[in-house]
Amino acid sequence: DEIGDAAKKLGDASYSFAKEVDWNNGIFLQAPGKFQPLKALKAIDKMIEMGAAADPKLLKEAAEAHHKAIGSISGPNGVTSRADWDAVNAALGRVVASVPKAKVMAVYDSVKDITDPKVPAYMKSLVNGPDAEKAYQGFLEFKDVVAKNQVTSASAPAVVPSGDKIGVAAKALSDASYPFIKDIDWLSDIYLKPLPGKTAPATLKAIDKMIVMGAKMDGNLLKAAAEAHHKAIGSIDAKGVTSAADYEAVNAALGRLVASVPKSTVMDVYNSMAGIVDSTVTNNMFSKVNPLDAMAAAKGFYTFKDVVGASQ
Ligand code: DGD
Ligand code: CLA
Ligand code: CLA
Ligand code: PID
Ligand code: PID
Ligand code: PID
Ligand code: PID
Ligand code: PID
Repeated sequence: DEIGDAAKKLGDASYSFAKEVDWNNGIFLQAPGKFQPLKALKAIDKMIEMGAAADPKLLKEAAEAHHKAIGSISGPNGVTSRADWDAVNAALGRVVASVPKAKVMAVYDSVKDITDPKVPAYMKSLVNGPDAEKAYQGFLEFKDVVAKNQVTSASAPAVVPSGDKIGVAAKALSDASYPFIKDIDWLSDIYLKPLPGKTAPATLKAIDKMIVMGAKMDGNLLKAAAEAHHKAIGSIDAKGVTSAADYEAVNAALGRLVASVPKSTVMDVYNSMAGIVDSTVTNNMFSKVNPLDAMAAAKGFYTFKDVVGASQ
């Protein structure tokens, strides 16, 4: 397709730049400017809306392209192969073309809003400047091809199941865990801190398992889960906590999503994450909430998971 061909040209223009970026740099975990959690949540909400509007099949293919690209990483900077670089760009270009332009620009504008204007120039200072300019020129030509192939209206909203066992179980889970949810400091910057002692390549391996799980999920249920999050963001209070009803809808949507993939795929995520998150992290989280609330939530979760497991 046209976007695939354009991605090869983009690769010619941008792969030198890609090789110069130190993808293992911990700086990419930091907020791109002043830490402003509520504004950042707004930007993430725009991404969720864009994801929910995208063609689920193209999203799946983009996740698969990333998984493949992780497999061809080489060298100290963590760069993927030229072929996989092109394939990721093509896949993302197709995702962008599957949503209306305004949804894409809403992401750009909201991310711009939380990005210090000095950030792009600093990024450029870490690589060979002319290669960055060449890459950006390539991006400008690529985006015209994407725009030419872009839809003008969003895909249909998800079909949301109702009256299922997971929905019923989600009510019990949410009743049991909402007090715990209210104890959590959702606006803390602690969630942007590096995991103690873990390198980027080790963390990326665990993230790869989530990408694999995402690629296997039912596309309609993924879209429904994204829509539920978007709605939940709309009902947060000043501390970032969503309403009880929206929290329940998120749990139901995520339970159904988990049930749409094999158990071993879920356990691969759990085991890989357990391998990089040590007990100092979980103990620290536990120390910040009411222990009884956390225990009640955990009990609710372990009951819920049996219902999910039974429909898996
Ligand atoms: C950049 C953008 C990259 C900066 C990276 C910051 C993004 C951080 C994302 C953090 C998200 C947090 C949530 C993540 C989740 C965490 C959960 C815990 O360098 C601009 C200005 C605005 C920059 C900020 C906006 C970036 C938006 C990027 C899209 C968002 C993607 C979402 C990412 C999130 C994660 C994804 C999963 O646009 O951008 C560089 C540009 O900066 C440079 O400015 C441009 C002008 O816009 C353009 O008009 C033009 O002037 C151009 O062109 C210069 O500069 C000139 C000529 O006109 C061209 O013809 C050509 O010759 C060129 O020069 C060659 O040099
Ligand atoms: Mg990403 C984008 C890393 C998995 C879907 N992703 C980005 C970039 C960053 C990144 C490079 C955001 C920061 C930025 O804009 O820098 N993703 C990244 C990693 C992983 C990952 C490390 C780990 C596996 N992504 C992943 C998965 C999905 C996505 C699984 C779902 C399928 N990702 C996704 C989307 C988008 C990203 C939809 C974006 O739109 C965003 C992005 O790239 O926006 C431009 C700048 C970007 C780069 C350095 C990448 C190359 C960009 C072009 C081709 C050349 C460079 C031009 C110029 C020098 C700088 C860009 C200017 C900008 C205004 C266009
Ligand atoms: Mg999430 C999970 C935040 C958008 C899909 N997501 C998580 C949690 C974290 C979170 C609370 C990961 C950390 C963790 O496990 O803590 N998501 C979060 C935010 C946003 C967002 C802030 C922003 C809008 N997500 C989002 C979107 C999607 C997803 C758009 C795609 C539709 N998210 C998604 C999935 C999963 C998450 C599929 C998970 O599996 C993971 C998770 O919750 O795993 C348990 C612990 C979790 C909580 C504090 C909240 C849940 C409470 C449960 C139900 C009861 C508590 C049990 C116990 C006390 C603690 C957990 C023990 C553990 C062993 C299970
Ligand atoms: C400017 C000035 C003009 C010239 C110009 C110009 C530049 C405009 C630009 C630009 C626009 C632009 C847009 C970009 C948009 C990037 C969007 C990224 C979206 C990320 C998402 C993340 C996610 C997911 C995902 C799916 C999940 C939801 C999420 C489901 C169902 C200024 C050059 C024209 C770069 C969507 C993918 C996993 C949230 O106009 O003179 O330069 O860049 O998890 O969905 O689960
Ligand atoms: C524009 C203007 C509107 C019209 C429009 C428009 C277009 C927007 C577009 C577009 C946005 C867009 C985004 C794209 C982003 C591509 C990002 C590619 C990232 C590739 C990576 C590869 C890799 C790896 C990997 C992880 C490793 C690092 C690497 C570590 C730690 C402008 C059409 C709406 C194409 C990250 C995955 C293995 C490098 O808005 O008017 O057209 O395209 O090895 O991580 O090692
Ligand atoms: C300038 C002027 C214009 C011309 C121009 C220009 C240059 C702009 C530039 C540039 C922008 C730019 C951006 C770059 C962005 C790279 C983003 C990389 C993201 C990598 C990640 C990696 C990671 C991980 C991971 C998980 C870990 C955390 C991490 C935990 C818990 C100035 C040329 C346009 C290079 C996210 C995945 C392992 C961080 O605009 O006239 O030149 O470059 O380790 O999670 O640890
Ligand atoms: C233990 C001991 C036994 C008792 C037991 C026990 C506990 C097991 C447990 C547990 C397992 C478990 C699993 C959990 C899994 C969470 C998985 C989360 C996945 C997140 C994803 C994120 C993403 C996306 C997304 C889609 C994108 C890709 C991504 C596309 C196409 C130990 C109790 C049985 C909690 C997939 C969603 C946006 C990456 O066994 O005696 O306690 O918890 O962006 O994909 O866009
Ligand atoms: C298990 C054992 C196997 C069988 C199995 C199994 C089950 C795994 C499961 C499962 C995993 C799972 C995960 C669930 C996670 C739910 C997470 C809910 C999160 C809700 C949030 C709500 C909110 C917001 C929001 C953003 C705000 C904060 C809030 C800010 C900054 C165990 C079946 C495979 C259900 C985050 C979105 C508005 C709070 O593996 O043998 O069954 O379920 O307001 O952010 O303000």
